[in-house]
Amino acid sequence: MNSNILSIVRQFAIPEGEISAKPYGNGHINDTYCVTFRTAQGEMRLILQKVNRYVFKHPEDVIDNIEKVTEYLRGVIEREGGDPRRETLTLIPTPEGKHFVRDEQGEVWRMYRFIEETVSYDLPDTPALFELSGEAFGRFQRQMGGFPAESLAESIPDFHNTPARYEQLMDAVRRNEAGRLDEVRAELDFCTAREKETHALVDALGAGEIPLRVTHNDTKLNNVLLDAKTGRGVCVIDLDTVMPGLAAYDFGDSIRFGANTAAEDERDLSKVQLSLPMYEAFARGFLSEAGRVMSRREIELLPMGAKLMTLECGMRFLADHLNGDKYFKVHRPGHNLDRARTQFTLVRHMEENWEKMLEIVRKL
Ligand code: ADP
Ligand code: GN1
Ligand code: MG
Repeated sequence: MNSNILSIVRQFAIPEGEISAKPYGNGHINDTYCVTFRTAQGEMRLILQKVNRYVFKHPEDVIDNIEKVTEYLRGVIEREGGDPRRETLTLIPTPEGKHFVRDEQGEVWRMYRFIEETVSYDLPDTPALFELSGEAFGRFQRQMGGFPAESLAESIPDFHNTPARYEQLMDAVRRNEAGRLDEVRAELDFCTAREKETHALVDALGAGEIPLRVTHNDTKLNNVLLDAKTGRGVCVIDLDTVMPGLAAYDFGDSIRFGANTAAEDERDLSKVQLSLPMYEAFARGFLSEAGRVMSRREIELLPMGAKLMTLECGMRFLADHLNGDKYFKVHRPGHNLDRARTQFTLVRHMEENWEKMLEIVRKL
């Protein structure tokens, strides 16, 4: 095992014992390891993560946000009769009581309790399971309802500001840093044709039609742990981007990932479609929890959230491809371009099914 990792692990307040660690999960951002301790009493697992410093310019602020959010959630979960050690993340402290360790390279590391007997899916599953993940993300939003949003740092400025994301893409085009511009003309035309629409949600917010809430902002399927036996949502994880946002962001990002009939990086675009049964199932689960606190206008704008989060994510993948793959982890040449293409294909399918998407939400 990497001796650096061992020395990092030892700096947290953890039991004595034999330690092993291996890379874990399929996140695109942080470096995640599953750490196992073998002691006389048995085995115990923890999650160790190196926070991505390219993505999070102020990692201490991210840790600070997570401390506040998990502490708040622990109180809510206890009041609702749940188990806070399973239903929200628990940061492991150092002996000095800090919740991170900084190594010699200046990298920030954190450790969480491993939430056992759960699964996280990297691919869309059945509508029934997707409905349960909708319930979990909806519950998260409802439970965060009374949290003082102004106490959170903005971990990534303009994270879901779709017009700002469009401008970042245009900036990447102007710089053409990796010299890849000529191969992406068709994708850029696709975005340019939808520039006006990128404003739909921020305009509704600006006009006071919908409220700012504390949202998760990264609600893809593998950011919720489901009970391994029952499939029920146990814990919403990956709290790095919990910030003020719109209900439509959380709804939309889940649909973008989980109602796609193919993987996010599928190269055969004929496999990429919007599954209306998955869309409906998620909407039902999400609204059963978050719907209790949402206004009519917010609910009406959920389909727009699905479309804009998909378009926005496609623009982010495309910009990263043009910038030379600095932000998202890539595992093959052209990986970000493949991801961008699936997103744009999905947007096209949403446009073709737009009336049905509106109708499903109306009906629920
Ligand atoms: P990233 O920001 O890179 O996506 P995540 O925080 O989502 O990183 O973690 C990556 C993966 O590790 C998750 O998708 C999940 O499978 C697993 N994971 C993270 N935290 C825990 C935890 N506390 N217990 C069990 N599994 C976890
Ligand atoms: C990243 O961290 P992860 O893999 O759960 C990204 C999301 C994107 C997603 C696309 C902090 O999510 O915004 O939607 O990849 N997270 C961050 O798969 O940028
Ligand atoms: Mg994640």
